[in-house]
Amino acid sequence: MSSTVAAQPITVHAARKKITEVATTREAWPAAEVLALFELPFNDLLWRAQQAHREHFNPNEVELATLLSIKTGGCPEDCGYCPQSSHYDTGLTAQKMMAVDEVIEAARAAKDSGATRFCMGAAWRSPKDRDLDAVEDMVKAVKALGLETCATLGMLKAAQAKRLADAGLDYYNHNLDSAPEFYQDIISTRDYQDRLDTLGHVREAGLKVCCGGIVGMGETRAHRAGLIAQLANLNPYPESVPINHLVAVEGTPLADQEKLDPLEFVRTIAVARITMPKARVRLSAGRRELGDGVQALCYLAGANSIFYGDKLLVTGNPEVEQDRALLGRLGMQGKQGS
Ligand code: SAM
Ligand code: DTB
Ligand code: SF4
Repeated sequence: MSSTVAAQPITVHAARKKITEVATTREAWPAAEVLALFELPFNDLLWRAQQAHREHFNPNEVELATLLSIKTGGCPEDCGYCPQSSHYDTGLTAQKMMAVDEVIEAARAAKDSGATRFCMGAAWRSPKDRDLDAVEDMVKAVKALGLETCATLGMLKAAQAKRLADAGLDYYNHNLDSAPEFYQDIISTRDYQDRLDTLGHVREAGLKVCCGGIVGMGETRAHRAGLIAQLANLNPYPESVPINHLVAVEGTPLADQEKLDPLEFVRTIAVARITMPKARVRLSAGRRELGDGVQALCYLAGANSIFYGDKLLVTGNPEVEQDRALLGRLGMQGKQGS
């Protein structure tokens, strides 16, 4: 009898522990549930996305982030979409890292045009420790202008992420790019786990995570759902989620990729919004090709950030005047700086 009484609390404790374990290991978004969102009728999907969006954001405000390539071309990685890979002849000339002063000048111009975030990108597999000396100076100077800072420099070691955090970097961008099942069709020089490891170091260092992917590379809808599930199941999910549409560049293996139905791109934005309701979902590369109507649908689907300025890293982006005109037609405004 006494043994039964004594055993009971242990059993209850064990059961609680089990429930906690289940609760922490259960994926927030199983891929099948994400795929079910993709399969909703378009209007139902957009309605749900717009509701999620309005719960957390002003639906008429968009964050304006400007990109700058601080080290262009000559990258040793073989990412099949990328004009900066040295594996492909895209006509791009590799350049040295920009001087700190030039970066500050570009950041000042971005701020004057209304950007609130400035993202510095480098065509590296991973930075060398000595490269980070200059990047630290850039981060400090850009931050001093009152801009939010973001960097995308490839894979990071834990100590490198810490250095960037100590320099005052706000966000680190490192994309998962696609679902694990499709990833190896696009890149062979680093694997999915390498990317997850870098994201772990970034989070551990206290940086905010900017992580998304590319659609339109020939993946299936299930792969798109797989990518969004991976992002939404990061714990916590990224603060910033760039959804890029492939910019097909001559000379890359994806140059002749068949075009994705633009409404499928809008669906991807909507599913990202529903599964990561508090994230900044960025309508990223490919806006020039998508045109005004599809971009307007992306805003309706919950996109609330764009790359702003006539260049992405090396390819084109809509002109600032064109973006201002579209936002004006939609009654939207750029997010104000703090
Ligand atoms: N080298 C670093 C890296 O890959 O982590 C940082 C720069 S890299 C250009 C940043 C991201 O840009 C890639 O992960 C990819 O998602 C996106 N990107 C590159 N080329 C693209 C293209 N042609 N179309 C759409 N997105 C692209
Ligand atoms: C992201 O997700 N997209 C940006 C940024 N992060 C670095 C880069 C887009 C690159 C598009 C092709 C190019 O201009 O190189
Ligand atoms: Fe290099 Fe980044 Fe381009 Fe891949 S995406 S080839 S890592 S610059």
